[in-house]
Amino acid sequence: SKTIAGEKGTATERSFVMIKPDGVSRQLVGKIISRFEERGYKLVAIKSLTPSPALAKEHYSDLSARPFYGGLVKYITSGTPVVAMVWEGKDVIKQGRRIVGATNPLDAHPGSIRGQYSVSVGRNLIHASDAFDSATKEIGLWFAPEELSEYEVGQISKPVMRT
Ligand code: IDP
Ligand code: MG
Repeated sequence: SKTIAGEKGTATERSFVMIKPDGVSRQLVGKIISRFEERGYKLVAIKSLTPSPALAKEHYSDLSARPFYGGLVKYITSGTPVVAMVWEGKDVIKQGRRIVGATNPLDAHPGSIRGQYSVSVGRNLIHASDAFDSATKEIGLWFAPEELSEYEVGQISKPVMRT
């Protein structure tokens, strides 16, 4: 049934994608968004913000026992904003992970975002949900339901001619 993350494996599936502070700082926002747009995915929510420590900690709560957790939270909350987004479309969770590339840029395919633009695991530019359950959790954590838009792409396709 349809949840906040859509229906798994269908055209309404949704993923939470976040350009991290290094992506914003390096002015790669447009290029990163283009990867998802040009692939055919639909942008259903977007905002720029500096997350609170509580939000960052909850987002990465699965990693709380890892040695890099504190540094990761500090970096995400540094004050340089992140760009939080929800993208929608068929298999967007799995395809989004492929577009983003492996966690360590050394292992990331050169055609992926991390493989093209990053060299360091601690500054790998972008986050994307890794499964349906994490997409559900993350979309709900970062966005209120009314911040998600429902619309059809390509519906306002012709320019309006004046005079
Ligand atoms: P993911 O972002 O590819 O899903 P996760 O394992 O969920 O990777 O880790 C979340 C983030 O934590 C990574 O994107 C990376 O920025 C950071 N991270 C992961 N492993 C390390 C590490 O070994 N050292 C430093 N940072 C790490
Ligand atoms: Mg992850």
